[in-house]
Amino acid sequence: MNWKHAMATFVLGTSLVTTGTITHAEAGNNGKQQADASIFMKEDFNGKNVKSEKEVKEFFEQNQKTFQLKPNKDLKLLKSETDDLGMTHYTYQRLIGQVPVANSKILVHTDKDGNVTAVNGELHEKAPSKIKQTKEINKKEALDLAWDQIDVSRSEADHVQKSLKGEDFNTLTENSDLVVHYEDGEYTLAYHVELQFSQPYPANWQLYINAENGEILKSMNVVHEATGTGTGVLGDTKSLNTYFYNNTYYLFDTTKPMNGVIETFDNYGGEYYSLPGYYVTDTGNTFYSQRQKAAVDAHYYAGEVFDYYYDQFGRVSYDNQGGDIRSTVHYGSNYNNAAWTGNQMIYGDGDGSTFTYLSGADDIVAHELTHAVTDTTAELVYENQSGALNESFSDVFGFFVDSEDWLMGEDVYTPGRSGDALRSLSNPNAYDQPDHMNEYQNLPNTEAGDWGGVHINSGIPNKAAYYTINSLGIAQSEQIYYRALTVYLTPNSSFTNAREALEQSAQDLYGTSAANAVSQAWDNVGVY
Ligand code: L5W
Ligand code: ZN
Ligand code: CA
Repeated sequence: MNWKHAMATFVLGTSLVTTGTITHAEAGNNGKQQADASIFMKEDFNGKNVKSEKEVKEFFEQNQKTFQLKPNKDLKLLKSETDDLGMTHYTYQRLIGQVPVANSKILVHTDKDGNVTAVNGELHEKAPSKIKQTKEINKKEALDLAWDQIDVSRSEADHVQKSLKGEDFNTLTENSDLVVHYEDGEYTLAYHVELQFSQPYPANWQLYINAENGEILKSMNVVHEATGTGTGVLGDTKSLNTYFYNNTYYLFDTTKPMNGVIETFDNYGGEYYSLPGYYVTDTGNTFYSQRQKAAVDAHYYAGEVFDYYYDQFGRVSYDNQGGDIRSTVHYGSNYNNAAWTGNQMIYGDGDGSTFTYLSGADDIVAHELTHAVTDTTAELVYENQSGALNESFSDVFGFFVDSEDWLMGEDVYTPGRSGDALRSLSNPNAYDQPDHMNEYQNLPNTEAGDWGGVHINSGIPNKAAYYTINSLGIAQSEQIYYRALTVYLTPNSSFTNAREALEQSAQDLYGTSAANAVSQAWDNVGVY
């Protein structure tokens, strides 16, 4: 027989074709020859017409010298299909001692008259006729060994999720099958174990475990990190960190230096009880549809805000513990709002006139994630002055992330009108907010009173931030604000306490002149 060795076929995804010989492909193993890889054979085969499975077997017997197969023992028919051209394709599983050889199929193709036109697949013509090892462990033990091998417990992965049709389904799949594992010329009796789940991360673990001694022969998660692209709310194209799992891409970012992930969901207009909704996916890794725009920006800007906190302050996610950053878009109906719920972000679509999709503005995303930072640091109580500080710190870090302007939410506010915004650090008065203590509004501590005017009186600390940043610049101001929030402020801090916390932070980091600049900024707004 005339053996030819050539480029890796399964790496390149193409098959080699020869006439009259069997051509062996070389596996992608750095040029090392693999004796029993994939073949593709085309020739005028000896033998009679092949019109049934029985006749395929006879064909193999007649061509015993070429294929070195005993069809009754070495092959099991998986399927036979006739296509639109009238060609029939017989698919066989290669067996050794009645056990399937993993990833090894043999295909026989005939034309409409039953002439064999090609034979391809994994022949394993040099394989032993049976495997000498004995099976010492059972399926269940193999599964247990597999769970031990990966860094997830079975109970963590055993997760029920709702399907798009609203049915509950468990995302965990476990399989354990006895196979012959082939690698580097060695045939080993093994279990092929598959562990597939979507929580705590998308995984499709493929393991081969020696059935005699439990040795892990191979273990790999074949789900992949990927880089996709998407269109944002404003029609811009951006690169996205995604994950490939089960033939589709997820807005699921595992690339950040954190334990957790950044993941983005669509709630299909649902409310709190249906959070987080469904993972946003795309089979082509191109998130270009109208429905995907809000998710593209929520995902992208969550990554940008993560990077901001990490790069500027070494903070690892909102909790500094690498916690998952989860966002849900298309929340509610015409919802003109966004929020940190206490464990994730939600974004409304807006009603189309006051707001368009709220995740389309990076200052809003930074505002919401900063609420999460505040909740895990100063824990400023969301009412009266501490609540207005909570709002103000969210607006101020919204500015640090999007420092091109002093405006808040301008990218998605009143989509039909340009130049306006929800609030402004430089000019709170233009947005019905006080910018001095002599305009402080004593409002009721009720929802209707905006919990003592947390979104109104925030104009006063916002204006103080504006004066501070103008005087000290962004680089120093952001360090001062971060230090005040994470080191000095407490749940019931007042405006005066914020002034003191910021003065102290400025003193710690940059000395007296910086502290004086902070004092001046708060003098300007009447907070002493
Ligand atoms: C933008 C609209 C209102 C900012 N939250 C806010 O406290 C807003 C959420 C999203 O001020
Ligand atoms: Zn807020
Ligand atoms: Ca802005």
